[in-house]
Amino acid sequence: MGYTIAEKIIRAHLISGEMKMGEEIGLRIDQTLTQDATGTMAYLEFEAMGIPQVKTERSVAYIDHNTLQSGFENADDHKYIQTVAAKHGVYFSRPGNGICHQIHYERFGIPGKTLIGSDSHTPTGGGLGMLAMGAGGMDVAVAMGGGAYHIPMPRMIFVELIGELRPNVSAKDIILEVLRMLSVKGGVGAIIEYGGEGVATLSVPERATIANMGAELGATTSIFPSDEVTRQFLEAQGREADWSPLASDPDAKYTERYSINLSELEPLAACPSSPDNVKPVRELVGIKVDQVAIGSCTNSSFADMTKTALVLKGHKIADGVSLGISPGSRQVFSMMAESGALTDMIDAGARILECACGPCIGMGFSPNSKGVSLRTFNRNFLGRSGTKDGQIYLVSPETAAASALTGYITDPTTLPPIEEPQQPDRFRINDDGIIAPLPAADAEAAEVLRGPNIKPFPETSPLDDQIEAAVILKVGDNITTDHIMPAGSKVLPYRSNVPKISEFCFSVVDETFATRAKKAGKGFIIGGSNYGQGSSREHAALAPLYLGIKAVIVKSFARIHAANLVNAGILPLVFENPDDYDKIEQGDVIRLDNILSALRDDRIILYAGDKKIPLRMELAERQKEVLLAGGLLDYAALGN
Ligand code: MIC
Ligand code: SF4
Repeated sequence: MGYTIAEKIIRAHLISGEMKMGEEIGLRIDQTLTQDATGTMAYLEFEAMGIPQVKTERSVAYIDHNTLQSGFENADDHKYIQTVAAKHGVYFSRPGNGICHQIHYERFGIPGKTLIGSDSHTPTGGGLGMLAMGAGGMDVAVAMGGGAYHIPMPRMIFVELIGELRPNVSAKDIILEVLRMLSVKGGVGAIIEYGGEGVATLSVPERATIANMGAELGATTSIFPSDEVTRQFLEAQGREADWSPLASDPDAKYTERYSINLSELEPLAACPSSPDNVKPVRELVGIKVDQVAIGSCTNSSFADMTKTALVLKGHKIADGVSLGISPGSRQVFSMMAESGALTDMIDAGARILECACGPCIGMGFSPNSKGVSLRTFNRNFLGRSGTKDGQIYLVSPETAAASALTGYITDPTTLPPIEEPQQPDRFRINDDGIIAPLPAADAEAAEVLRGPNIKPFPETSPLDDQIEAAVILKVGDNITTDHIMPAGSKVLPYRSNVPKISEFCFSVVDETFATRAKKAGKGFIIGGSNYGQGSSREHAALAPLYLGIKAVIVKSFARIHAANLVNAGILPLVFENPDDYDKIEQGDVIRLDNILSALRDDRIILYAGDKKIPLRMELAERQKEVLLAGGLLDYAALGN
């Protein structure tokens, strides 16, 4: 029987379980990455495990999200991460060095290896042929300690790319087309594999753009073959030895197949406020633009920056537009300086922002009230930009730059064609921004610095057999982790301080939630389908845990969030009959009985007044043990 690319990597890393769709498998993890917004928790959890040195082939801690350092909080977190990384065998990428996913595929990613990262866009590494997945911090801590990473065996989706992109049409338009076809739920439980003759026409950074935004499809990950293009990329990064070829077998089996003709593709935009609300740019032409932001882990490669500069060269941005550009890494930034792209941007009127996530996560550069902001990013969820009524469109660098010049949404294919940038023979390699860990012999005596912002993990308790409490909040479909635990410059500094960050839980939906939940002492949340889509942030589970939420009952969950709830010891429950969602209201007092025995049957009855509502527990056996123990840390403390 033939295998897909992902199946080949899974087979080579399988520690437990069988490769049967939907069944839990445990994978050996070769590499991990963390970023600072989720990293503090991940390292606190790693420390709690008492393992002196990481057991992975490579673990890297990046600082890229909270780089504003507008008070002591971020700076404290960074010192903690730097010292804890040095002590335990983790490489440290300093603030300003760039965005984790961009640097990781430039300097560390290896085709055929497994990578998990405490960030949902870790699948960016799929552009290099890695099996790269986003995970909660606790799962990353366990993997650093040598433990397996568990996922339900995904189904395999094949997307065939035919033909070649026309000038001024971009890799971003390919993934927007996939989002248009599949929606933000279409990839749930799946790995998306790209193939076909069109793949060879795409560079590694272009593939990375596509794999990156597979996260918005809800996919476990996305993956490209490792071919001659991959080899040349690694060679140009001085890492040819890391290359090996990787392709699917001709008789590999996929559960779904799609095909995209690149030659027919046109510029697309994801309209407010969902990445799958995709329309052709041509239909949006003429909408007045207030702000344009180019960068993020989706579109901040040297090629993206070069294309941006080519559109801007010799022109001025419109008076009504503010244009911000954040290069993805110091490598990209220095090459922009060398090639003259930077001068073209500055001359056109761009503001050059730091090499970091920046506006993507609401760390500055928020649009004006009701302002239209065109961004080359991957998420346009409500409020994420920092301006609740901001109108965020996700577009390619070509569309973004063209619109910055005219001041209106502009279809870049109506402009003169820009020349596709060629990959340089050699990228500028300077790894000074990456600090190696201490030699193991010196590590034991090394001190870990913990500022006052670093607070311990919230208290957990073993699973109760009966829970009776009120529904503290009822929400609809597609609730994102940005709804549950918003980010932005006011909130991100508290990522290592769960009691404080909990005050902001669900604040974009209902400002009274946190106070009401805390007062009630315990409670439930009711949600619709695809609950918890978006980020891997485990704070979206830790804050509800701290606020006393015992179970979340929904029509369906997004994968990483469901896993994070289990890891935090919160019961994730699913309506057996989705219409029952309508039978429960916010404020109702509801009850779960005999939970411990119900765990065995994977079913439980919810009592709401005189109504009996059947619920499913979609849990692997290991997850049941985790819940019984009160969460993953307690489970690990039992010697698992
Ligand atoms: C995001 O894009 O939402 C983030 C910020 O990178 C998150 C991680 C986080 O919340 O820290 C993600 O995608 O996982
Ligand atoms: Fe950073 Fe944005 Fe990428 Fe998340 S999506 S890692 S915030 S650049």
